[in-house]
Amino acid sequence: MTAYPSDALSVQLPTLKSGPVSVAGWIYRVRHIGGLTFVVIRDGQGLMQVRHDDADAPLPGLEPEMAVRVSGVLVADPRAPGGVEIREPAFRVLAESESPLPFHLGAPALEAGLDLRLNYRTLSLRHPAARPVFHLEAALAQGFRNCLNAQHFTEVWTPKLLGTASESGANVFSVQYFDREAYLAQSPQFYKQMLVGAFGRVFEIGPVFRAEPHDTARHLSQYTSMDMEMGFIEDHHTVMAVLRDVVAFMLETARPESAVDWPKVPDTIPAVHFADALDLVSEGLGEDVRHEPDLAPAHEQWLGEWAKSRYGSDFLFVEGYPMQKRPFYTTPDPARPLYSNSFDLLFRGQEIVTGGQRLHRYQDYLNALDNRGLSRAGLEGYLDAFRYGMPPHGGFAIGLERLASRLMGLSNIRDAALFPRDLKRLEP
Ligand code: AMO
Repeated sequence: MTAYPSDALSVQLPTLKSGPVSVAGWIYRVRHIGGLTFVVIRDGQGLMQVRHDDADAPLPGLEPEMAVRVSGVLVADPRAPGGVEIREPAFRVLAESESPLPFHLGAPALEAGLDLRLNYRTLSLRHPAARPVFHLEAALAQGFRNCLNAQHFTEVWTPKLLGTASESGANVFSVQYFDREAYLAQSPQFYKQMLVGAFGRVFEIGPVFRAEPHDTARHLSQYTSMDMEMGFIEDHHTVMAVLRDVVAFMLETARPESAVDWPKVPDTIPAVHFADALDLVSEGLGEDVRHEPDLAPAHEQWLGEWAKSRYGSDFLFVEGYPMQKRPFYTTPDPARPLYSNSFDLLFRGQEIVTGGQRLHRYQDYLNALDNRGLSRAGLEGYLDAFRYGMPPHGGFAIGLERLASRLMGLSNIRDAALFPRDLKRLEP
């Protein structure tokens, strides 16, 4: 278990050798060993050991998860977690905790099944093993933001209540909006494109909603989308180059001190065309998948292993997905119009990013909607954006929980969401 000083102390520790100290946190563990009682206090940052000599005045009744304040003398002791411990403690109980707890929190690993962990989320988040993924997400978001700010992107916040579906009608949540129906945003897609016409380069980190009918380990009904969109691009390759730098910067920002096997982003991420990817998978799996319009999870997995052994890369671009599987706003490949100027980025065999070049001419949008039998109703404001000199543009969206759970090697994306929403879960 990682042992590190509690927050009150982590600020003071570099200068503090020994002396009077006061810390606050929750009772993590109490152990009696040979006339001594060792109490480990936990706060949002770490653990601190407190040593009490049983010959001294008795301790108050201490139960796991009580909130306490401890005053005493800080003493360096290499045997203690973090190399220091508090002696001669005086405990003040700030809040009682019910017992028994639904699961034991004082062990190095949290021994509770996924449902139990999620049902008692505020408690399971107290376990030190449950929180690193959320610190990682915060750092990844900070890296995303800092990288794009440095490249003169403007951070924006777009509406989440929409009059039309933003990706497709299939997995959209509808809600009652006064006397009419509205939809929860499946992405900021339309708005980030519209804003390119004014700001040139924008990004957003925000919630998106997908009425996912699949109960899988990689889908949530609400997740955090890290979106960018930029104007005046050559084609989707301009966007892929920016994405490479953004991901490299994010990983550098978020690299934990103790990281082993932290992925390295190659200077140029290997890229394979969708059609070639299907050829490779067909040969590799010994099963003809050349007719497939999309990559199944097993195909992505195989391609991830192929990229690792062929290029030593954890990352692989697949570009040129068939137009039939991409949304109407996608630009076709001028040389092979059945394929698109779009891409996915796979990380360790799983899609974590989708992006591409968009149509930018008004008439192209009208044609694309007509060809797909889609109505223009409700899209008027979006379509207007393309009537007044919208430049060639494109962008991408990274799924934050997907990336973080993959980086941490978590087997279920729900552990990378504070309060996950899925097919069955709307509480807590
Ligand atoms: P897409 O729908 O592929 O593209 O989503 C982009 C990325 O979001 C993540 N993701 C999910 N994560 C958790 N649960 C889900 N249900 C879920 N669905 C998607 C994935 C995925 O790669 N507008 C386009 C992006 C663009 O072209 O700019 C879009 O939303 O990591």
